[in-house]
Amino acid sequence: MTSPLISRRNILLGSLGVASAAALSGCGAPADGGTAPARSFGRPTPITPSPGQRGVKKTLTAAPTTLDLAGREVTTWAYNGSVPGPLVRANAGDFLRLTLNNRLPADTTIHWHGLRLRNAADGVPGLTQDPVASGEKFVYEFTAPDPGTYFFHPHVGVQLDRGLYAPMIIDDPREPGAYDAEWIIVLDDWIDGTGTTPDDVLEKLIADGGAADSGGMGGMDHGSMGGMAAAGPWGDAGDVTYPYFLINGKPATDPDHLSAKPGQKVRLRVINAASDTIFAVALGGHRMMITHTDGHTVKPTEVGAFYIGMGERYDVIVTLADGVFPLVARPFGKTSGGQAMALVRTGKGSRPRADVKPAELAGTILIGSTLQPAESAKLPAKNPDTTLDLSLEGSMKPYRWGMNGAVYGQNEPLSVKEGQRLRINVTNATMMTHPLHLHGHTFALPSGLRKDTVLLAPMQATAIDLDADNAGDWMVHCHNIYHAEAGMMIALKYAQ
Ligand SMILES: [Cu+2]
Repeated sequence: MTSPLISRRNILLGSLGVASAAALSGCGAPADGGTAPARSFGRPTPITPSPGQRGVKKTLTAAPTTLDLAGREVTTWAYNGSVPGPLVRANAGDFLRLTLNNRLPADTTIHWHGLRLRNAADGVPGLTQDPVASGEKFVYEFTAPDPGTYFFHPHVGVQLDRGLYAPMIIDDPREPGAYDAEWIIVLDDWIDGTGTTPDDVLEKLIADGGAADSGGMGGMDHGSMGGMAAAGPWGDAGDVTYPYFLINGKPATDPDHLSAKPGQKVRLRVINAASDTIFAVALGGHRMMITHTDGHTVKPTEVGAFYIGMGERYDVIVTLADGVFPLVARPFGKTSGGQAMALVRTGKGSRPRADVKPAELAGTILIGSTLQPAESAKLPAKNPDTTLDLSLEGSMKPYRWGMNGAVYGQNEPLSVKEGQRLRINVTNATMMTHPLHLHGHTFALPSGLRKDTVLLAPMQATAIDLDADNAGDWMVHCHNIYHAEAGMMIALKYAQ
């Protein structure tokens, strides 16, 4: 396990090294003039909570561990020995002091996905901090300003596709919480420890250009499906063939059990922590009321099923019937590996099969970007002060993904001034779907819907508007972690 990992790391560090050298010599022509010296971040300046600010502390130890997949034990990396890792929960406005203890045989960081936090705590190596070396610790200190459903994961390589992810909930102390119970539902696609690792999968994608060769090594859908797009809105939506899909770390053949009483109202906080899989989610025999996406309130919308892209979150309220029901997350466009399922039990009933197909998934499946924002969640109307273009580009053969004409490190950072309303005209110029994610901010779609991650179908274009109110250097990237790692990222920098 060690040697391919190290060689993979060398490849990645090598290519990043080339990119920084290009920036140094001015070849990359970065917006900051290309004169900045190679950055070393050192230790972050400690910050302290304001008087009266409540503090939340936790240590997250990233280390190798094992995971039981319905009787099959696989080796992986995880936080505090569990998949998903431990919940981090706080109130909006709390001061968080979260210590990463790196016991992995590799560098790592933690990115707090979706949080509008201070730049120094964003967890992006080379942009906001140095990577945290094996055996080292790093303390993340920040205020969590906004309530919502979030998660956290490394921002190094394809480590997200191991077991390194965990939910993060920021509660609104003013919200009454008009429900009886709450379940956190974390979705994932799983390949680590099944004869391969995510590093091997990426290496193979790059080497083979997406050619077919599963052989137990994580083959590519494009080979087996001949590049055929699946029926539905997302066309060609994934690159990796996964043997398992999980809800809360468990496959459908050994499902997580969620218990409540009939008639109770439950809030489900659904998080897609997968690396390469869009899911369609439904609770058999139930309608769901969507109340939030990516932490922002929407006009409550009743659906039978909804899509969720990598990095997206949806909160729904369900009034439970009496019996045993499958909560299913069906991977979009994947022909093997089955589906993810958990069991909701409120009474007597037989256990649904692992391959149960809830009728709700045969009906209309909501596309999240069609939701309407709640009035309170709208970005105030304002003409943009500056407009930028962002083009998502790439191909399977060769396996190369980029933004604005080049891979990350060679593309020119987007630039904004503090206080500006920025409009980014985003175009997906590829035949795949990409979940576009922005760090440290949320953006508004033309409808006003606030998001930090949005699915862009093949050739789809949209404007996103945001207020540049959080100075620093931020990432904009595809949340397909294989695309991101192959270059589909760009920096958004505040000009001095
Ligand atoms: Cu992508």
